[in-house]
Amino acid sequence: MRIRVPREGNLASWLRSPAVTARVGVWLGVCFAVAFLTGLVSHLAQSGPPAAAPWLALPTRPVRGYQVTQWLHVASGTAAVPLLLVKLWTVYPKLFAAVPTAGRALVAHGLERLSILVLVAASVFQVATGLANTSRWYPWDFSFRSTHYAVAWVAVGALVVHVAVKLPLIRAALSGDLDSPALDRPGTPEADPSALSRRALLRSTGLATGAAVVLSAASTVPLLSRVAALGVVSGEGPQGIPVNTTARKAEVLAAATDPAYRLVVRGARGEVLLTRADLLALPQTAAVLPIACVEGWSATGRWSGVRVRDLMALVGPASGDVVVSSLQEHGPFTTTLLPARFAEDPLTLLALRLDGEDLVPDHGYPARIIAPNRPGVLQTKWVGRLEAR
Ligand SMILES: Nc1nc2c(c(=O)[nH]1)N[C@H]1C(S)=C(S)[C@@H](COP(=O)(O)O)O[C@H]1N2
Ligand SMILES: [Mo]
Repeated sequence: MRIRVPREGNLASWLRSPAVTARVGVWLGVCFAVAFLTGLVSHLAQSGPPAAAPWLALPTRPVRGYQVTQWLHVASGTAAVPLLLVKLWTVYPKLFAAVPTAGRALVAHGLERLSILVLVAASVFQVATGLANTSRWYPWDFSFRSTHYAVAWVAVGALVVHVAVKLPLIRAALSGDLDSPALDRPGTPEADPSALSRRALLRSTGLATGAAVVLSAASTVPLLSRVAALGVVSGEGPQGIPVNTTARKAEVLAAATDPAYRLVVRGARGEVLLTRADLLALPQTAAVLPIACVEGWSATGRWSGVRVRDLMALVGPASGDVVVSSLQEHGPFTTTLLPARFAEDPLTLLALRLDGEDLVPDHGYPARIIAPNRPGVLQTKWVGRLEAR
């Protein structure tokens, strides 16, 4: 059997024009920029600022800031799927383009192909791992977060090179008419009035992009959550908030419901042990705050409990970083650092109740952290210990 390799010219189509590619490319570029910047915000929120740039520490306001940037991150990443598919469809015949036989032309061609390969591979990787993450599906062994973060820099670097190389073509394509054949590749047939027009292709791409966003990222927007067909986590869960890890799965149910539970609070002046009844007897504060999960969902509750700064004041100065430890013994989220500005914030609570009821074990009973403008993974459940650092 002979395998016939297609030739670039044989795949030419009226729709595969730089006039189309550049326009889809602009939308895709916007999505990538939004995803990159909001991804940086998420990275900073989770890792803290680099030592050389402490001014990059994220503030505690607006309280819904992280919720919004996380929503934008998932929305722009999801929107990139149809855009990326259409854009690749308009250019894939170039895979079969004739290769220069020798000399400088061959080197230039090779380098250009290589940069495109890196860009496409990194983009597909980012979109695929991001989508899998929002589906809570981790079919790999590497750390999602550090890999997704590292490859983002590769993708953005390759994108900058790509745009720089193509800038003259992009400019010409965007300033020209969509239906102009001026920039089309050799062999492109004329427009067929009975077939899909370029305008219609762009319009359907736009619709598909909008639909992808509404059907997935909408799970985060209260009124839209009913149509969030692609969103994996529904708005449902005990007390109206989805559960990320149940108490049973975290192997913490027995410890969390043990009547011998005592919260340990430790500071410069020593240590106090508090039962849940002791905690409920301290001044209570209420705060309406969202849980905004890095996996792309969020839900708001009315939490009430004791301010972390009031607890720290029992054992020393109410200022400074606080290390929060969970009763949970194994897993990646068992301890977190509350940087001073969060620990001191009047809205940062050791929450005991949610929407007027005691927390259920799956939401962190007997007590959990809830703080403004923070990723869900840092809102530690089943808190056993607060320690000034
Ligand atoms: N101890 C502990 N705290 C935790 C987690 C966990 O697995 N263990 N998951 C975190 C994540 S990823 C999120 S999004 C929120 C979810 O809180 P919820 O299950 O009450 O909605 O809790 C956070 N706190
Ligand atoms: Mo999460």
